[in-house]
Amino acid sequence: METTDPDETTPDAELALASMPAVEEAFEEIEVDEPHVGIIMGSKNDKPKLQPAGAALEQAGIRYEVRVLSAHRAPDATRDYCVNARMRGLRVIIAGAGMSAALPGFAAAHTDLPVIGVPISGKNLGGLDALLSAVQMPPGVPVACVAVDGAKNAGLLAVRIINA
Ligand code: RP5
Repeated sequence: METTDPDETTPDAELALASMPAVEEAFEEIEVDEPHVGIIMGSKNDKPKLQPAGAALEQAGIRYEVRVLSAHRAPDATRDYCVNARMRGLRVIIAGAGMSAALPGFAAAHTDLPVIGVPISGKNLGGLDALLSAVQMPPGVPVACVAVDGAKNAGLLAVRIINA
């Protein structure tokens, strides 16, 4: 059986190899620009309140992604996101939610990455509801909780964690 030395590829062969769909697909799967921080929030309506976290990360040159995920409304998808976060290259999760803000604690229960909780103020109770929900975690499931609507500090804390 005729064999070829793999090191002896002609320029034509190299070109053919480089344009093979399978090779292209393999390269597409390598995420060179993978985000290091995931900003998740319970509702699309929380986006304006979480925006300062993204701004702080952007200023520090840290890549991030934004997802609307809810511990109450989409528990399965939220669980999957948190369970796979480390494998996907994330290093910190910032979780913002209002009202009965289970999201930060729910995230911390499903990943060993640092989770920063951002309680979001709503129409009632001025965010005290979300603050208590995010901050009153049972021992063993840590959440670093910033102030109500404190997304800027959440972003800055994520920068410090990544640069520590
Ligand atoms: C929470 O409930 C969300 O984080 C949001 O702050 C609050 C209200 O959600 P929407 O009714 O505005 O979608 O889960």
